[in-house]
Amino acid sequence: MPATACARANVALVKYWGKRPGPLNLPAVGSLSLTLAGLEATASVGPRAAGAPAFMSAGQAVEGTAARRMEAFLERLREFAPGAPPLAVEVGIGFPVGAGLASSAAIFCATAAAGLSALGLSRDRRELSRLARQGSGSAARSVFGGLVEWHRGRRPDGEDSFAEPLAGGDNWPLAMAVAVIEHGPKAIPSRDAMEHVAQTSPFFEAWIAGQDADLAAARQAVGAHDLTALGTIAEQNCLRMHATCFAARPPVMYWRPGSLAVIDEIRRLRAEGVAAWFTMDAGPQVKALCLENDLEVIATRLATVPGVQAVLRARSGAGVEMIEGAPPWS
Ligand code: 2P0
Repeated sequence: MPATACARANVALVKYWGKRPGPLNLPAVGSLSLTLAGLEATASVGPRAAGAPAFMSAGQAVEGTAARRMEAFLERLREFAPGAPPLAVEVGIGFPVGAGLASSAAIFCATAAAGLSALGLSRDRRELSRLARQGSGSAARSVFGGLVEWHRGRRPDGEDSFAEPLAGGDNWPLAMAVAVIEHGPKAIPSRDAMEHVAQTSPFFEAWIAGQDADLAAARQAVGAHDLTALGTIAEQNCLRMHATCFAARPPVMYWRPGSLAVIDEIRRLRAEGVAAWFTMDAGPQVKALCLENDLEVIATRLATVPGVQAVLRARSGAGVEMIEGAPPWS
């Protein structure tokens, strides 16, 4: 029964920010991301021993909201296999958690795959993506490698809200330099921030209204392997998302002084002819989108910016993989 899967974090170039109502974790917008090698989580799922915690991370029992959320997700998985015993998951993560590096995407994606495998179930990757989405929205995208689009969908049952690899996304050696500004957990979890911003930001409707145009432009840029166009859209989309957050009452501000310093440095690099574009998520870290060949130059430069604690180098990575147990996908 025990099964182990490995999934990677992904970073959105066109962001998911906002949900439709209901329990299925349906997004208010479509989104587009790059899955990253190196930012990996493993999840081992097996039967839960009596009295044992349902969710362990790095050898410690996880408690509080994160544990309840994972328990609900494990129960959701178990609904597919009536009569199966309660499940437990042990997660290992090789990068900073809760700091805007999409750890929940990698964790829930790996848990979905390992869970289905442990239960002896078989589902295609599209179904796996729908399922991972219910654990954490961005996990829907980590099912696939490289450039991925998660469709918003229209249906209340979520059948049309899944991710898939983007046409033209293969054979494009993209990478990201991740400038880590703070290692600790973020001030406000993205799930709470999203809800708060949707309810209080006067810019939220405008954010939603602009998304389809950004997605269409990004798709076209990917199809043409036009990094300038993709990077430009990514920066604009990131700034629109954060502007929406700044305008919430009270404001949601993930930026730190070091974040702005890194953004300035990326713009300076670009003025010098180095192809790099910034994006930021629900945390102070800044990611520079670039080609693999430029990754080292960019990472070395960003490491010199005051306020930067570390720079992670991440190339485009693969989708979810099984380490132990049969793959649940056909
Ligand atoms: C994204 N983020 O597209 C956006 C941009 C953060 C900023 O997806 O509530 O952890 O679990 O569905 O996926 C973070 O939100 O939220 C996120 P839930 P999730 O990557």
